[in-house]
Parts: sequence; structure tokens; C-alpha cells
Amino acid sequence: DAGLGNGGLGRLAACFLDSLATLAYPAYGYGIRYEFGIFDQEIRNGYQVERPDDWLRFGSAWEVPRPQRVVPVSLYGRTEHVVEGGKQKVRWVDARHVMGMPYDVPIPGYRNGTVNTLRLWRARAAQELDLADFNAGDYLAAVEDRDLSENISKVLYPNDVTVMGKELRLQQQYFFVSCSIHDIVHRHVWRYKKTHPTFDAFADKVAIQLNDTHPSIAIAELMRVLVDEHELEWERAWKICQGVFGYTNHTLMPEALEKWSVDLFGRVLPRHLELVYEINRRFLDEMRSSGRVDEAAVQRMSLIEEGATKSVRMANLAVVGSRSVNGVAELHTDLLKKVLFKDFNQLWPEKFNSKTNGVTPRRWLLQANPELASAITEAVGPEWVTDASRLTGLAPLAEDAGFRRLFRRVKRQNKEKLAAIALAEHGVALDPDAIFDVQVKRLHEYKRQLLNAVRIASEYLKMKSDRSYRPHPRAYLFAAKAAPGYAMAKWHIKLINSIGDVVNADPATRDHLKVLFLRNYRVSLAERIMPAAEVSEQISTAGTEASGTGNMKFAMNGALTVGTLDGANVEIREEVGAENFFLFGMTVEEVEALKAKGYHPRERYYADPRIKETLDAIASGVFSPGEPGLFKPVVDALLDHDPYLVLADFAAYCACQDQVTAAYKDTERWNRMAILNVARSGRFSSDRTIRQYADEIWHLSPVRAEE
Ligand code: 8GP
Repeated sequence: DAGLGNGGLGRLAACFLDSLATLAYPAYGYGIRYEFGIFDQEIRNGYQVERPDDWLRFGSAWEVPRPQRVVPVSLYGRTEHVVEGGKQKVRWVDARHVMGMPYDVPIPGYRNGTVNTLRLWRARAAQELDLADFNAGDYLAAVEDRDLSENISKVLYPNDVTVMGKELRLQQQYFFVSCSIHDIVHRHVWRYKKTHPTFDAFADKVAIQLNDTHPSIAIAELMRVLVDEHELEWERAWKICQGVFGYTNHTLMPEALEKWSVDLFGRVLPRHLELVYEINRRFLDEMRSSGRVDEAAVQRMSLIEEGATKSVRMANLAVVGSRSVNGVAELHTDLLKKVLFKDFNQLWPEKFNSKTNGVTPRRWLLQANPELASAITEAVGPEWVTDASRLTGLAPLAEDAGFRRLFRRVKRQNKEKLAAIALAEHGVALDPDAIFDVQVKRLHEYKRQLLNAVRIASEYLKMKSDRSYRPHPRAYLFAAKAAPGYAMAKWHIKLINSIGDVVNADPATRDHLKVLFLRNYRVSLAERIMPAAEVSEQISTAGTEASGTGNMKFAMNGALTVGTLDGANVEIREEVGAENFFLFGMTVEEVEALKAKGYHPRERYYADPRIKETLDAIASGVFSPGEPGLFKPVVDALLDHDPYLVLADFAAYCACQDQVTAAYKDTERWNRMAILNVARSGRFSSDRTIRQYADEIWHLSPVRAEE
């Protein structure tokens, strides 16, 4: 629960560290040692309330501070171009200085003698106190300055996909990158000073994988270090950069595309702005003189966006400066090539590749679900822990009534444990015989928690009006943090809680329908939820979820997916078999066609009585007695805009959920399907993903620790 990330992107990195160490790859992770990680979420009267995550309050046993390895970082100031000994040189002067102090977190491999390092940087004041201020008698000003520097690693920005053009955020990115590049260069120079006194071998020995564009300023920083500090020629330095970096893109959402206004960028990083301009000038010249691309494409690929506010496009910098660009699932990579990076793909098709995400079976099966893990080990031997392809050995056991009984007993125990948490934490009694239907992930409109909520509301209304309609009891579980500034997402949390308040209290339905929003979704809670889940909700609008990784954790623990053809759902369905997956909804092509033709959500409302009845109920206060108009804005937004096509997919979703209910009636069949999901989830081990990165991008081999 060191909440040093927001959601899937950071958790993926954590799974990757586990796989890197377990496969004995010589690799480091780098990050920021935030004093406050992702906020703690409380729910008050159904609303999300954020509390600071003071995770270092009692110190951390899992970090080793390395004060002897502090690194100086410059920010602000200006550049001076001088001629020294007949050579053009650039000096970064009048800068503010901050120190980066490394804290090393050991990352042990699974019983293999390898321990890798996650190095987290903490910002410290360059000097304890500014002596000039101090001597002038301004003791307080001296201390305040100190605070300013240390603010850099104070708090994680809690937005999952939407970027915020905040100055402090740019400082964080550069601080982290500058410390890490310094570390990497220093290690190389130190280790190879005898054998390779130059940078000749740098690109052979070093690979840096950029986890989205947040650290992509590293490309300019490595140029600065090589050109300004080590006095390499531009061409040589650029060749090294292009041999070192790989860039992983994690989303197609336009609001995630990082752009920094040239003003802000140049103020915080004056030298880097010059370097970005120079990289761009050379790149655009090359494009224009190649005659391969027209002027419009040149403009689109430029690292600089012209317009009202001129800005630096970090994704374009990442693509131009990297040897490899990858998406995180097949579908996502296809869309990257076709849409987001179309021009670049035409130019450099060989740069683009796909690396479908994965999750570590050590945490998400062995540790989180020890009973199922034992049953698996009993059945196929212990090797699956580090070779997830062995899980296929379970497939024949889907036909074994005894194994199915065991599997069912384990699931039932896990459901009881989660029910105990629900009761203790929320006072809500879940029936362990109910279907545990789960949607846990960050709250975002594109993930469509609202689709799930509206259908639950419609189920409730149907039960109220038709006393004979009593499907198998279901417990709908949600957990999700909303970005504190994302008003609509917060309304969705409130709506889910309000629906829960009404349906859980209604004697007519409460034995058939439960809705619970679990507070403060985080890794430790996910470890309780995944093993207990039976239905995994992966219902994003096709073309919006890059991959998803929760979807993999659920399948690995034997939950059946209700899902759209989005992200890695496509590959999960391929792998587990279409007959063991509940598919619904529009495809990417259908989504595009509908948008092109013009989508009018209000027409769906008038055409489908179930939609109309449910939205009218929500808007008129059936779920907010006492505050009748409370959810009208949520409903209006659906009727007027519905950017993620909730209403367009609603009927298909309901029909699919009816199939789920029908399938659950046949317990033996359900368990067969669930076991096959586990058996065929091996491809979604992050070990497979990491091997692909190592073989296809980094050209890296394992280094076994000596006995
Ligand atoms: C997430 C994707 O939304 C998720 O589908 C994927 O599984 C995960 O990355 C790991 O690849 N993306 C982000 O969190 C993300 O793009 N954050 C934005 C700020 C870039």
C-alpha cells in the first residue's frame, strides 16, 4: 500500500519489478519517494472525502536511505553561450539547486537469490539554510526557501489520466529524471572507466524504458549531460539517445497527452527548451528534405505545437527520441498506429510494437489466494509460480467433479472473508450465496461505472414492479477513487452509494440485491477482492481502455468477465475461449461509425422504456429521497452528451447480464468455465510481458546471482 501511483500504470510497474527480479534481469526501477501518496478515501454521506496518506508517519522498514549518493539538480536560471578554447559551450547559470536523496527499496525475486533495487528520490534543500538570508538576519526567509525545495517530493498528483499543467508537476518530473539519468550515467562511467573510458558502449549497456511520457524529458536531459557536461558532438549524443530509450504509451485519451507551454517549460528548464528546439529543428529539416512527408504531417509531428499557447508535445519528443514505441495490448497498439501516431508509424513502422500487459502471479494468486494456490500446486505442481504456462495443466480438471467441488469451496471461503470485511467496515451483510459481481478500478466516465449503476437501478425497479422477477441474488461491489477535481466522477460515487442505501434497505429486494461501495480501494483491498469475485466487470467503451490489468487478476482468480472488446479483454477472451467470457457491446468500428453518423442519446431514452423508466427514477429522486433533484445533472449529462455511449450499449449490457444469471444457475457449468479461466490465464503473467521487453526491446539476458 505504498500508494506511490494512481492506478493501473503504477501497479503495472510494481508487477514488472517483481518479474524483473524473479527472472533475474539486471534492472532498476526509479521513482519519487512521495511523502504523501495517493489520498486515503473516506465516504461521508455517500460522498468521497480525501485525506492525506501519511504513509511515512511511523517510518518505513523497507527503505535504505543513501545520503552518500545525493545528486544535485538545477532548475530555473538561464543559459549562457560562450566560446571556450575555440569551442561553443553552454552554461546553465543562476539556477536554483535542489538535492536528490536516494532511498533504496529492495525488490527480491521469488526464491532465486536475486535482489534488485527500486530507487526512490526525495527532494532535500541544497543547503540546510540559505546562508545569505541567514546572515542578513532573515532566519524565517531562509527556512521558507528550504520548504520550497522539499515540496518537490511532497505529494503525488492524484489524477489518473487527465494531466494538469502545474509548475510543481514539471519540477517533479525533471527532478526525478535528472537524478535518475545522473545515477545511470555515473554508474556507467564508474563501472566501465577501465574497459570503456568513453560513451561508445553506453547504448549497448543501457536501456531506459519510459513509463508513459511523464519521464520523457529524460531524452533532453541525457542530451544535456552528454553534450554540455561530457562535451560529446551533437550527432553522436543523439545517436546514443536514440539507442537507449524506449517509450511505452498507456492511453489514447486525449486529455492524457502531456503538453507544456513553452513559457513555463523555458522558465523551469531554460536549457532543455533550447535542446528541444534543436532536436526539433534537425528533425523537421530532415523530414522536409526527405520529401517523404507533406507539410501538414510535418506540422503534426513537430515537437512544438503552434497556436494561441505555443507548447512542447511530450509524446512527440518521446517518439522521436526513442528506438521503440509500444502500446500495452494488441488493440491499443493498433489504434496507436492508426490514430495517435499515424504519421510516425508511416515514417518509422519498425519502431512500433505491442507488449500486452501482465500481472505477477506471485502477488495476485500465490499471496492473495493461498487456498486456490495450494489447490493448483496440488494439481499441477509448484512450478506454475514462476512458469504460469503450467496453469494449463488445470484445464482437464475442469471436467473433474472433485476438483470442481474443491474450487467451489475455496471461492466460497474467499467470499465469506470478503463478506466479513464488508460487514466490519460498512455494516452491510453480504450473502455468500449471492453472485459476487465486482467493478474495481479508478473512477472515470470511460470505464463506465455508470453503465453498471444504471443497470442495477433498473433491476431494482423491475423487481419492485414485478414480484415474480427474482433472479439469483447478486451482490454488486464497487471500489474506486475519483480524482479530487473530477466532479462528474464524484457524482457517480455518490449515485452508487445512494442506490445502495435504497436497495439494501428495501425489504422487498434486500435479499436479492445488494450494492456496496467499498471505501479506499488500494492494493491490500484488491488482494481480498480478486479471490472472492465471480463476475468481473470490464465494460469500458471499445477503444478507450488501453489494456486493463484488473481484468487479468480477476481471470487468474476464476472470475468470469462481462466485457466489451476493449484493451486486453480481446486477448483474454481469445485465450480463455469465447464460450467462457460474456461479451457485449459495440466494437471500435461500430463506435466510430455511430459517432460519425451522429449519436443522439435522447433517442435511445425515448426508444427504450427500460432506459426511460430508470433515468426518470434517478432524476426524480427515487434514489435520493429528501433531495429529489440531486442526480438530475448526472442524468442530463447522459441525455445531452453521453460521450462514452452508455445508453447505446445499455440494452446489450442488460441482455448479457441476463445470460450471466442464466449461466450461474448451472453451478457445474459455471465452475467449469471459471476453472478454465484460471487454467488459461498464464499468458497474462507479467513474466511473459517482461521477457518480451527484454528480448525484443532491451536485448537483455538474465544474470543469475552467484550461489
Ligand atoms: C493505464 C490504462 O488506463 C490501463 O488500461 C492500463 O492497463 C495501464 O495504464 C497499464 O498499462 N493508463 C494510465 O494510467 C495512464 O495512461 N495514465 C496517464 C497519465 C498517462
